[in-house]
Formats: sequence, structure tokens, C-alpha cells
Amino acid sequence: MVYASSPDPSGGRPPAGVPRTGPAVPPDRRGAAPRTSVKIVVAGGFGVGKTTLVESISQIPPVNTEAWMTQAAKTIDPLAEADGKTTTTVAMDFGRVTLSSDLVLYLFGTPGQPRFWPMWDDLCRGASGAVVLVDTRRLEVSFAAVNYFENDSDVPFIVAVNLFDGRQTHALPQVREALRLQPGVPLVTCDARDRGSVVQTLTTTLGHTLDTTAGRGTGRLAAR
Ligand SMILES: Nc1nc2c(ncn2[C@@H]2O[C@H](COP(=O)(O)OP(=O)(O)O)[C@@H](O)[C@H]2O)c(=O)[nH]1
Ligand SMILES: [Mg+2]
Repeated sequence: MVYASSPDPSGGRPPAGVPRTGPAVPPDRRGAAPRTSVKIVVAGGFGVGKTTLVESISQIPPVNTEAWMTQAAKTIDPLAEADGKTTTTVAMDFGRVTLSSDLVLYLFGTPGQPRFWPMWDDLCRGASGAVVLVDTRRLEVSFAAVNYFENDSDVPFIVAVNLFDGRQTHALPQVREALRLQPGVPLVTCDARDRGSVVQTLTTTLGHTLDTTAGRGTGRLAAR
């Protein structure tokens, strides 16, 4: 399933009798390959690095709805290990990145707190793939996200361990076991603050979507 609309099937020509009023294709895109737009969801528990990941890579000022955490919020959204966190995403993050001349990714970060879980069906609608971020110091905060993509969604997903402070505290097979991940779900490490690492993670996500949907005829990244 592809997120954005296909190129104009008329090839930019006006219907018969309608005068051409301007170019349908921007001058810098004339003769270029059609662009594929893909929606990727970034999920995971509170404080695992979703907003950071979207901010590291977005080529537009990322849209987010961060709010300063108040003293009162600390009792609602406790964050023992990630204590430096001073803001919280109250709805979602949004960013856009052009990965190549013909591929644009739209990133949607889910809010991590349980009270926002009912929004996930809406956020995931039309998504080609998802990344569930985990923090191995607080693996349990991402259980719900893994569970959602394993059981309640047909969006192909990968799991990425965000290496806080560059330290990998648990081997990946241990993380896979603790999350009860199906063997087919890719598990990688990443640094949500590092653009190259995020590109790698998103590329793995797209690759997994292609692998998962190959042979179904209507791949989520079908050529357009
Ligand atoms: N050291 C380190 N800190 C990170 C990393 N990713 C996120 N953080 C910090 O962890 C906190 C939570 O990250 P945030 O992106 O807000 O988490 P979200 O709730 O999942 O959106 C913030 O203070 C970030 O600056 C990382 O890879 N390494
Ligand atoms: Mg956030």
C-alpha cells in the first residue's frame, strides 16, 4: 500500500478542450522517475527516542506536539532511567525525508503513553512499515507496541534497540527472547541521534516490507 497519490495519469496533459494553464510537473521533476511516497510509523514506549529519531532525519522542521513535563506529569509518565527527559509528546511526531530522488518517506511517531494507544489504528492506516524502538533498560515500556504490531496490525515492522550512550547492555538474541519476537521480525541496533544510523534503520524497515509483501501482487511499495 502506497501512501501518497500516484503521478498524474494524464501525464500532466489537460483534458481535451481545457487550455493548459501551467505545468503539472514541477520544472525540476520533468523527465524524472515517478516519486514513491511511503508512510513509516515510529512506535515504542515513552522515552525510547521516537521524537529524537524523527528530529535527526527530517528535512522539514519536524512537527511535534511536545509539551513541557510538569511536576504533576511525572507521576503520570514516570521515567526512572531516562530522567533527563523534560518534554513529552502529547499526540505525535511528523517528519519527511527524501531518501533518494524517487523515494520520499513520511514519518509518524506514535505517542508512547498507554492512554494514547487507541490512536494507533488511525496513525498506522496506510503505513508501509513500522519501527518499534526499544530501550533495553526499560524494555517493558515497548511491550505494548510489539504486541500491537504482532497481533493487531498487518503493517510489517522491525524492532530497533536505541543504544543510549552507545552502550549495548544486552545481546540481541536476549532482547529477541525477552520481547518474544517472531523469528521473521528483524532486530537491529541504532542511535536515534545519528542520521546515518536512522537511515540504516529505515532502509531495513523498507527492505522488510518488500520481503514481507513480495509475491502478494500488491506490494506496499509497489512500483508506480
Ligand atoms: N544518550 C542518548 N539519549 C537519547 C537517545 N535517544 C533519545 N535520547 C534522549 O532520551 C530522552 C527521550 O527521548 P525522546 O525522543 O523524547 O523519546 P520519546 O518519548 O520516545 O519521543 C530525550 O532526553 C532524548 O534526548 C540516544 O540514542 N542516546
Ligand atoms: Mg516523543
